[in-house]
Amino acid sequence: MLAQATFTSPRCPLVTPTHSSATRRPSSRSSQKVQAIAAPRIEETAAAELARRNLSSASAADMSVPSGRVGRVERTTKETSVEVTIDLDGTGKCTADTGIPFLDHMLDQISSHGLFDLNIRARGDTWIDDHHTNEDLALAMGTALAQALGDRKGIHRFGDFSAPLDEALVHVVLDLSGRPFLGYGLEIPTERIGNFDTQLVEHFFQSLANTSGMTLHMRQLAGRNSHHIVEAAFKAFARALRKATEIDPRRGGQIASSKGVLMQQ
Ligand SMILES: [Mn+2]
Repeated sequence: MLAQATFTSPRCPLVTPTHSSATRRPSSRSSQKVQAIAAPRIEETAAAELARRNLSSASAADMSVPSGRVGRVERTTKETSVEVTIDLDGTGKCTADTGIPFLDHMLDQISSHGLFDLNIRARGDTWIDDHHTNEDLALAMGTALAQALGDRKGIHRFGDFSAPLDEALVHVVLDLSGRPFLGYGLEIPTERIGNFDTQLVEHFFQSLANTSGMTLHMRQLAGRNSHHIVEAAFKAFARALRKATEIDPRRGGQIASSKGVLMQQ
């Protein structure tokens, strides 16, 4: 019997996949069901926003009734089946089960350092390789992020962060502009981290940028160890995204654009 690769952390436990679900090939045609849970509370005053956050932290254990800035996407093709829920105003709770342990570890970084609550399950044709699962998960995450942001009123819009991890240092700058772009400047020295193909890092962020409507620049300022470089990149991305998505109380619910619109058109 094959030993199953597992990854666990206290914050982000891996649910052991069953073989039946892991090898399931959905028979339906490609479809993407996007469910907006609720529009962002854009007219809220800063005080009301604070009160709401305190309320949601108090009831963080009960996620059965989503509210606030939450996006949920179910995406099914002949290659993958993905479910993503993201709460922008979470506490860093993560349940990620993608069938790709290293990716689960990186999703935990996004959740933990961005203080987003993530609930992710993906099953794909990993008997070929991890490409489709990684890509389709990122596409769904981007769509869920866009849903949670709604019309993007009141947010900071821009975010940047430089994260070190030992010898590695990665700088991320992003703009929730509605315009997808990735400027990718990581130079990962090995083809693989464990079983994970390091080419998938760029493809993850490109796919996420495409569906979320994000301008994203990533620059590696230092680093020799592949795991350190990639983990620093995800941490910097998480922190930058946290800043960009947070409500700017001085903005008064307005859109942070002289054009008045931050949407993909
Ligand atoms: Mn692809």
